[in-house]
Amino acid sequence: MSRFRFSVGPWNVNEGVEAFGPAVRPSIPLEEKFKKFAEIGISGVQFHDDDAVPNMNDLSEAEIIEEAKKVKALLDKYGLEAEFVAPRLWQDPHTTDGAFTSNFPEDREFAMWRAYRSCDIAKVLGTKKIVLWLAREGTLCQESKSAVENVNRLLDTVNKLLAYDPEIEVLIEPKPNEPIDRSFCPTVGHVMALGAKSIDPKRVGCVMESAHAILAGLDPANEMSFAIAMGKLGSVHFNDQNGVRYDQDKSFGAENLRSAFNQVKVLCDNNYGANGEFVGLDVKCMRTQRPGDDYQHIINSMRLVEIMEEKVDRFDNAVLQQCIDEKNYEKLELYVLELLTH
Ligand code: XUL
Ligand code: MN
Repeated sequence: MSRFRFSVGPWNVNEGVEAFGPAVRPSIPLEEKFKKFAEIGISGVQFHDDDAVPNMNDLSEAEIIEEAKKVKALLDKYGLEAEFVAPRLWQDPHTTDGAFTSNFPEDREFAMWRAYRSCDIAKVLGTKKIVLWLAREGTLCQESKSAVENVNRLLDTVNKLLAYDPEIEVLIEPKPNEPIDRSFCPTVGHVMALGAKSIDPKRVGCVMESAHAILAGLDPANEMSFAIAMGKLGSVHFNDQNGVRYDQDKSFGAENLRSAFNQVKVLCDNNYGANGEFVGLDVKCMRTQRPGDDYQHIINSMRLVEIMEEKVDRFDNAVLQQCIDEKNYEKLELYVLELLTH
């Protein structure tokens, strides 16, 4: 039994579409996903704005709220909690050049409209957390935008959201690249700096995703540690990644068990979850998986967190202290490797 509460998004159970091939599994209705999430031990659901309210561009602001109420009723039916709402700002034709940092004012206006609607939807779903995954906030052609001007636009966006709803918390999920070539806000450290300059720093934090940290050449446990030291780890997206390549969103621990151990250790050591934070699993199902068996990657990830919690509980601080006293980190290395392999 894990000490953590787990969350996933509806997109984590998908049809198997990727850049080189179409859907291979039928889509599953939202209610069916909720039912299955509850059955396998998930307690939180993460939403993109249009996961909760499909076709929202065609709806009035009042209609969006009415649609969100139906989703809230479904969450309640299965005893689930909404963790956050994130505007999906990478699929619409308005966002080809970025959203908040597009060179085109009408696109930036569209992005703000969606971000404000995310706040409205979040209120109905009963969460204060707005996540900004800054998917296209960067460049494909570096000279096409001023990075200085656009970092300021990101700051302006955060400030507008903080002012729009005095209750919400803005959590930025950094990623160094993909779909853009270069991001204006690639790492946890960049998010911390933006938050510190905002009009209400205590309401700005981050979501650390394991794969995104690895893509930036950084260590996920240390990225989380930095955010924790600043009091700003609002959520995590646990998954795994085989080195610096396309964003794989593999099951947690599937590539690097020691990294998985250290990520769980940081959370345990720092009492993560005490303020209601979830362990989010942003994991993608392999395309080979048959319809009906497409929750296995989520089950695997939860199991890996649990296994690593057991290892953390067995980690002997007396051995650690002894190794420090002897200044013998080679001995500590073996202790950790034996702990992970027994
Ligand atoms: C993309 C990614 C997103 C965000 C939510 O790499 O991680 O799924 O987590 O928009
Ligand atoms: Mn993510």
